[in-house]
Amino acid sequence: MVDLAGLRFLPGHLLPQVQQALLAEVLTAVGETAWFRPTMPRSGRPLSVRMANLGPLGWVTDRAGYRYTPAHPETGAPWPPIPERLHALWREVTGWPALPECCLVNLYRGTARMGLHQDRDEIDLTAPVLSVSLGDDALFRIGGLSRRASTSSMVLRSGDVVVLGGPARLAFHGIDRIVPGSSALIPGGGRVNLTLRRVTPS
Ligand code: MD3
Ligand code: FE
Repeated sequence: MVDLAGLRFLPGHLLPQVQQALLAEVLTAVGETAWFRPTMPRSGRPLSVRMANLGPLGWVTDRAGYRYTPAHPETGAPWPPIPERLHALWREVTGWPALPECCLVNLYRGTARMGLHQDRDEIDLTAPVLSVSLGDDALFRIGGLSRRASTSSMVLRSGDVVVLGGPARLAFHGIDRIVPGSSALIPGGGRVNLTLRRVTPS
């Protein structure tokens, strides 16, 4: 059985008007320069998801491996700041005493997906992770603490917020696929997921 203790699912937490404003702020902050092309450690095989980061630390992956860096791996520029609206959302829904250090922006278009994985590159694994879905619906899969544990699926829709704390923080999870055309929010279509994380001890 999937132990979902520590998973808080807040469907439709963000009103359409707020989703619109948040997306505009995030895309403006990311601009043309904060995007990077993630690739698998060692093989260098590209992931199907496009990524950018906001905040003092950004999560990156390339041939050298997974890591947090204060600067863009190709340009060396610092990541743009996390919009205040996201800090407010973090305070509101997590109640955590320190602000997030990383907002990973994942862009899914067409057949982009994310394989089953754990989020465990952070030094502080006690802080919760907050996820915001914008745009097209996504088929989200979550399992247990072992890759072999059984999984369950749920649909993440635009405006849904998920807080992963407690045991769920280390659960295997992934995105099987998006449903292209299910939302008109993202210019050019697709899905944007924002993942807010604390990286260093609070
Ligand atoms: C469950 N992103 O960036 S968000 C990731 O929709 C990531 O882009 C997915 O997994 C996405 O690492 C899923 C929901 C989510 C985020 C973090 C989690 C679920 C989680 C951490 C632990 C368990
Ligand atoms: Fe993840």
